[in-house]
Amino acid sequence: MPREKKTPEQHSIDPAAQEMLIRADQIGVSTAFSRAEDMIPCNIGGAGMCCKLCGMGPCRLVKDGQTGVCGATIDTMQARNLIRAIAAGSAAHSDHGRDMAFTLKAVANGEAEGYQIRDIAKLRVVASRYDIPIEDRAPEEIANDLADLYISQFGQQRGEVAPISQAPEKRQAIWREQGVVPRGVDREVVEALHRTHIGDDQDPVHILSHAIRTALADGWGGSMIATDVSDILFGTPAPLLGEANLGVLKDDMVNVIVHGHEPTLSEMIVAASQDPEIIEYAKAAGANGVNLSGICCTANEILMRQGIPAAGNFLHQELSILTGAVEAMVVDVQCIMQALVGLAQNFHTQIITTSPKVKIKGATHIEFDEHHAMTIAKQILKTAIDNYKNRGETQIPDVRENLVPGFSHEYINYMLGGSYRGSFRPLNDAIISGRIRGVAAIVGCNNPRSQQDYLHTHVTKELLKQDVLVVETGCGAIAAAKLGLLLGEAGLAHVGPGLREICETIGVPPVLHMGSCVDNTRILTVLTQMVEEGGLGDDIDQIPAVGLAPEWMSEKALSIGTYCVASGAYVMFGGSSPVSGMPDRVEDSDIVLNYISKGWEDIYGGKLEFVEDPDEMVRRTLAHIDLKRADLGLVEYDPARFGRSGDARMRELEDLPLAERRQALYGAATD
Ligand code: NFS
Repeated sequence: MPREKKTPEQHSIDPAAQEMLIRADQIGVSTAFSRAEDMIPCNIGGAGMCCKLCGMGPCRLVKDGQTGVCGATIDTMQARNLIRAIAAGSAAHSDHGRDMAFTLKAVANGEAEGYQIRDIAKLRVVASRYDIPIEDRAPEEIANDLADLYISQFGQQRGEVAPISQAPEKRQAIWREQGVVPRGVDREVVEALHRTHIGDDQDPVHILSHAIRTALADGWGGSMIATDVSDILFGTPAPLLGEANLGVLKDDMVNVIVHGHEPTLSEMIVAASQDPEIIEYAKAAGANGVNLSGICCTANEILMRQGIPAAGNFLHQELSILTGAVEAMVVDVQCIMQALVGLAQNFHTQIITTSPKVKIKGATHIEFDEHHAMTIAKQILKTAIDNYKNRGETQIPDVRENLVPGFSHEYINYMLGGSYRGSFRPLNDAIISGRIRGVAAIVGCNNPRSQQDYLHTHVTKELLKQDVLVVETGCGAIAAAKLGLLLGEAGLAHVGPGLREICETIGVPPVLHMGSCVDNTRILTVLTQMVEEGGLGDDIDQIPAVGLAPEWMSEKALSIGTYCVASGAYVMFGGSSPVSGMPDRVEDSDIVLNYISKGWEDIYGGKLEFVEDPDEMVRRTLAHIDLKRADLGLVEYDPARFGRSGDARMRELEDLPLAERRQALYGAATD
C-alpha cells in the first residue's frame, strides 16, 4: 500500500516553512522534505554495517557473525565508518579555521583589502595565552605572530596543538595519559584515513581512540582557532537585536542571502551593502536598497556580530528560494544543497558559488579572494541588483521573530558581574544553590527525517521548565530564535522559577545564542572557566551539564559530539544512530555502541548516546544533571524554594496595601 504523504505540518512546526511547502507543491518542485519522504534510508548503511573501503566489496553484513571479504567484522566496519565521518567533520571545521588564520596573516601584513583588526583586546588576550609578546607592539605585529602560530598548528608533526593548553589541567592529564592529544590538525585527519584503508587498523577500540584524537584536533584545534580569529577580525559578539525567519525578506529591496559558514566574505558583503555606491546602484534598479540575510552558520556569524537577520536554518535554504524574492544566494562552504541550482531555475534566483573549494554545476562562480574582498563583494552585489528586474511573482511568509543573540563567553563573563568584577562566580553560585539545576547545550542541524525544529524546541522548552539554563549554537539556535525563545521576557513564560529569577536579575533570555557550530568551542571555554571559578569540581566532567544534538545530520556534528565527550560531557544525539548495528543484536555484545558510551565514560567521564525519543533525552539529561549535583554534594534540586523573588515577588507585592508591602519587604512595619 502506498504510504500516505506527509502534510506540511508534519514536515515542520514552523508556519513559514509550512507555507513554502504548500507553494512547492503548487509549483510542482521537490524539496529536501519531499525527497526525504521518497528516499527510504538504507538500513544497512545507516546502521554502519556496510563497508566500501576497497574494491573487493562493497560488503554489507546482514547476518550475525558475517564478515566482509577481508574478514572485517561488523565492529571494525562500524568503527571505521564512524572515524571517517568524524575525520571529515574535523577537516571541514579545521579548514575553516585555517582559512581564517590565513586571512589574519594577510590583514596583519596589509594585504587584505577592506579588513581590519576589530578586537585588539581579544588579540592581546589570545596572543598572551601562547606567550606571544604584546607590550609595546602594534596590533599588526602581534597578529602576524599569532597567525604564524595558528597556521603552524595544521601542519605540525610533533608535540601538542597549542589550544590544548587552555583546557582544565586535569583534562589535559587524562588526554596525555591516553595518548590522544592531537599533534597537528592535518596529521590526525590524515592518520584517520590511513588507519581505515584496507588492511590497516582493525581493532575497533584502537580505531575509536584515534577518533577522539581526530575530534580533539577540531574542538581544541581548528574550530577554536576559527572562533578566536573571527572575533579578532570581526569583533567579539555582544548582545544586540536581531530577527529570524523568512519574513525578514523584503518585497521592495534586492534580497541577497549569504549561506554557508565562513564569515570572511559575508562580513565584507555586509560592509559593501551599506556602501553609498551600492545603495545608489540598487536605487537606480528601482529597489530600496539591498536587504541582506543569512542561512545556516553564515547567518549565525553575521547575526551575532552585526545583527543581520537570519532567513532560517539548514532546511530553510530551499524554502527561501521558493519565495521568489531572492535575487542571489551567495554560498561558500558546507551544508549547501546541490538541489539549490535546479530549484532556482524555476525562479530568477542566481546561485553564486565563491569558494575555490566549492563549485556546483549550473551555478555562477565568482571566486572570493581576501586580498580583493571589497571589490569582489561589490561585484557580487551588483550581479544581484542587476537580477532584480527579472523578479516574478513573490510570496514572502509574514513570519519573523525578534531575538537577542551575541552571547560570547567574554560577554557571559561580563554580564554576570559587570566590567570590574566579571566572573563566572554568580553562575556557579546559582548552580550550587539549585536556582539553576544545570546547563544544557542544544546544538546542531535540521534533518528532514524528523519534523523541522520540533525536537530542538521540544527538548529546549522541557529543560527550561526544569530550571536548566540552555545555551545554543548552529541551526538549533536558529530554531529556538524562530520560535521566540531567544528574546528576554517572551521566552520566560515557561521557564522554571529559579532560572526565571536569574534571567530577570541579569536581564538575559533563558536560552543564550552562542554562535555558529565552530563556536561550540565557546561552550568548552565557558565550561573550563566554570571549573576554574571553583565549587563545581576540578574538571568538566563534574559539572552538571549535558550536550544535545536532537536533529543532527552532518559529519561535523559527529566530530563536535566526540570532542565534547572527550572533554567530559554527556552527549546525546537524536534521530538515527550510525552505529546501531543489527536490529536483533543484544546491545551488550555491540562493541562500538558500548565503547562510545560506557567505554568512553570510564576514561573521559563523558559518553555518546543516540536517543530517538525526545522525552527520553530530557529524562536522561535531568537524571545526569541530578547525579552530578549529588556527586558534588550540592543541595537537591527543589523548585519550590524559588520563584518568590525578582520580578515575580514585585508583582505579588503590587496588590498589597503600602504598610503590608513594607512589612513584606523590610520585615517590620515602619509607620
Ligand atoms: Ni552545523 Fe553549520 Fe546547520 Fe548542521 Fe550545517 S549549518 S556547522 S552542520 S546544518 S548545524
